[in-house]
Amino acid sequence: MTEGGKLLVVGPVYSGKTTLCQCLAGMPQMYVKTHTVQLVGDAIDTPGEYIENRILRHRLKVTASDARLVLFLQDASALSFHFAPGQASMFGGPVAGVVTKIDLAGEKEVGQARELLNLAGASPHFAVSLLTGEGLEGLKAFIAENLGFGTRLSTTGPRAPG
Ligand SMILES: Nc1nc2c(ncn2[C@@H]2O[C@H](COP(=O)(O)OP(=O)(O)OP(=O)(O)O)[C@@H](O)[C@H]2O)c(=O)[nH]1
Ligand SMILES: [Mg+2]
Repeated sequence: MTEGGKLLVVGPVYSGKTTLCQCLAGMPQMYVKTHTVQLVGDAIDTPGEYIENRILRHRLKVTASDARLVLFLQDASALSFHFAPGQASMFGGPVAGVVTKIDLAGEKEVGQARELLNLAGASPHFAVSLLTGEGLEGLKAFIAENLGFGTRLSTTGPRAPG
């Protein structure tokens, strides 16, 4: 197996999964709705519907057989939460949490998102803005430690196309 596919990115629709994968791969940020499981750089990107819809959730488990680390993403500015308590246990390996869009939320919302990720069994947590780059350094280091990639991640915000 190649390096690609060892990081599985899971989270609700619009939580920032594809954007994170693009950042990790050093690709320009471009909004593209994810309709099916796909490799983006070294990561496996999944559609938000897979965690939001109970009937589709089992597809995450199948996809996870290629993964060594799972990330649960939660948008700090979102009003809804889709991970069940203990959700992380559906994966055999480590699951970490990432609170995204901290540029759009206050400390209270970020804290709540962290608590909910904790309840889902995702640990440790990172709080990031994929817009400004805040918090990405720690997440990048964690991924690099666990999987040996992610070091190309820009910590200064989105890269210009080209
Ligand atoms: N302000 C802000 N916007 C963000 C951040 N992360 C992602 N976005 C924006 O949120 C929107 C959705 O991001 P995606 O990465 O496409 O979301 P996704 O989780 O892949 O969504 P699905 O493919 O529908 O499951 C895009 O317009 C991103 O630019 C962030 O940290 N801050
Ligand atoms: Mg997507």
